[in-house]
Amino acid sequence: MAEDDDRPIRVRTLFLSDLHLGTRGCQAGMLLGFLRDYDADTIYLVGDIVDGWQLKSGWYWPQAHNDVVQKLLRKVRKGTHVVYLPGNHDEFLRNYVGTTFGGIEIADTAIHESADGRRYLVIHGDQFDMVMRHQRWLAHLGDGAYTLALWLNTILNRFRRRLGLSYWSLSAWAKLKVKNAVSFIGKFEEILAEEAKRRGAQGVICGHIHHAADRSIGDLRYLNTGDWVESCTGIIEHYDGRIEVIHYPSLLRAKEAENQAQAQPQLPPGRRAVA
Ligand SMILES: [Mn+2]
Repeated sequence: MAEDDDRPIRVRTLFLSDLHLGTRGCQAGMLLGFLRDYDADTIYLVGDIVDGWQLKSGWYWPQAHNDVVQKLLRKVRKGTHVVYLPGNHDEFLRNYVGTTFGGIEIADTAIHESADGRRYLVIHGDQFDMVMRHQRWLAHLGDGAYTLALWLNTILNRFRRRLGLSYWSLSAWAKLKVKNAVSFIGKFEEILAEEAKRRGAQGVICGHIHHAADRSIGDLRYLNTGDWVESCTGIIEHYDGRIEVIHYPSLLRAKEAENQAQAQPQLPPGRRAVA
């Protein structure tokens, strides 16, 4: 059945992170397409939306990046509830946690309750860089040290920012050491899942490491929104509470293949149109 292509698909919730607006890496064109294709009751912007670190070292703000912001604001005007959880690249917004900006709510973390009654911790994830680095020590030192590490992580990077240094990113550091990347990602996933458990949630939805995922860790569900620099991924929640990772480029390819198949309907049975 042919769908009306102009009408956006309405979902209950949309989770997006790591757009990195203000950098050359941001795939704003793809992102605009995605925002045109999807509408939601609630949108969580899960950090690193605007890249403040990059903008400081040279202004890069093409029209397409403006269009993304306009598109989001238009959704707010049309009734979408937008919650912005700052990450390390837009941590200047952390000074505004608890306030509302043009209808956009700024929060540090959120607990999202899905339509099927599950609770998900929504958080960017950089808050745990320090914990990850010193995980073994912290395990010995207990809960107080853990809280201290979270606090130190924030303070350290605030100072680095004042000094005009770049954010010390554990994920960037790990990516340099490619061999460690796999175990790094595994560790990040575990720590975030643990945090969700600590907060009495059944799952976590985060970003930060630019690596989309949907997997079970024990009885917890770990979801990562990925990014709009390399992978162009996001997470949607349907009205029945089903949550899934969308890889937008694959979706576009599938759509195109479908259109081509519809354009040549007289294929003999058993044969498929191959694009
Ligand atoms: Mn980040």
